[in-house]
Amino acid sequence: MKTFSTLFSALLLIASSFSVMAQQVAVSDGHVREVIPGNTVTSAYMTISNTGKSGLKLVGAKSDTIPRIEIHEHIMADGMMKMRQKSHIDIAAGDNVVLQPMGLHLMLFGLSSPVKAGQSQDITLIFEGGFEYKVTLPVHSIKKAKKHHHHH
Ligand SMILES: [Cu+2]
Repeated sequence: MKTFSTLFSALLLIASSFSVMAQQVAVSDGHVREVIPGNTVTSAYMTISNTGKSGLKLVGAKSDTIPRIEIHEHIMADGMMKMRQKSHIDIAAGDNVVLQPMGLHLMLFGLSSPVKAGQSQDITLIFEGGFEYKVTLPVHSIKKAKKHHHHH
């Protein structure tokens, strides 16, 4: 019986820490780039804000319709722009991180049905400790994404 109540309070603790985390995550300006016909790979961009008082660590992402999602960043190596996988992204308390073209992004692999502009794509962000935060992102055309990039 004692073990049982210990387990129960442990579960309560997890549940309450999750609800705290849910309140400290905010996602804005998100979009997924339209998949080029014949391709199965694309990327997702967004601003993730940590409105809480403790640090957050994004450790991955998943989706029911996407077999594999990786955290990537663009780096300059030997004078060339390259992509590199990252294990996580740290977001300090009160800070935000911008996933954007030519910077940090989520790389979506193995899309079976091409996502087109005007559709939306669900992605679940996974934070350290197992907390998950689901976002629904609009799909933008490639043209629009380029324009957007130049504009800034
Ligand atoms: Cu990438």
